Amino acid sequence: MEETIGPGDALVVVDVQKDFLPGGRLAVPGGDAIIPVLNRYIELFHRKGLPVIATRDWHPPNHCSFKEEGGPWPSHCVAGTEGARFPESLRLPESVCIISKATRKDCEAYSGFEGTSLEEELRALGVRRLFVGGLATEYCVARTVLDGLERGFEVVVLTDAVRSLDAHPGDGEKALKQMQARGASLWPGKDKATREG
Ligand code: VGL
Ligand code: ZN
Repeated sequence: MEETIGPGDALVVVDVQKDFLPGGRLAVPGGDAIIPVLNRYIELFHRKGLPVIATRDWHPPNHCSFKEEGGPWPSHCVAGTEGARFPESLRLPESVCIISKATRKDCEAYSGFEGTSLEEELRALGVRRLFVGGLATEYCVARTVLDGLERGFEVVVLTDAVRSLDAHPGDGEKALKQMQARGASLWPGKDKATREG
């Protein structure tokens, strides 16, 4: 990794927020396990002067995706609440570019590109390749990855830095296969059980 990244690369951390972590309102099982892994990627990109972007789910209190409004999810990541915050353990650099999404009541947005300035920000920074980690694999990570590919970015999914909700067992694995089939690279790949520091 150290040698492979350089100008044109950016790290995109998707929705690592308290409500998606164990104890949160829409907890991804084992979601907290990716934080130290992400911290190593963040440190590496930051040290190389490469952009670090963090997306966040940033809903109004009556968002259409909430059960009380007829949606599929318990209320989560309400803008400005504790649950919407990034965990203190996630070491985002001061220079991080924060992208808030799904901020309007009537619009769901799993993708960090949907209704945001993410593409413009990336183009302005000269980014061509995205390294993506975060939560949850089959929802906001997958949508962000597929949208990135559609918009012409190369995309690498950091398989050791994502976790799935797996409402149906296998959802996360299926999503990874779909991302790969659409042109994303999975890194580290299946054959590698571990990753060097
Ligand atoms: C997400 C469900 C609802 C996600 C966001 O970040 O993957 N999942 N809202
Ligand atoms: Zn949401």
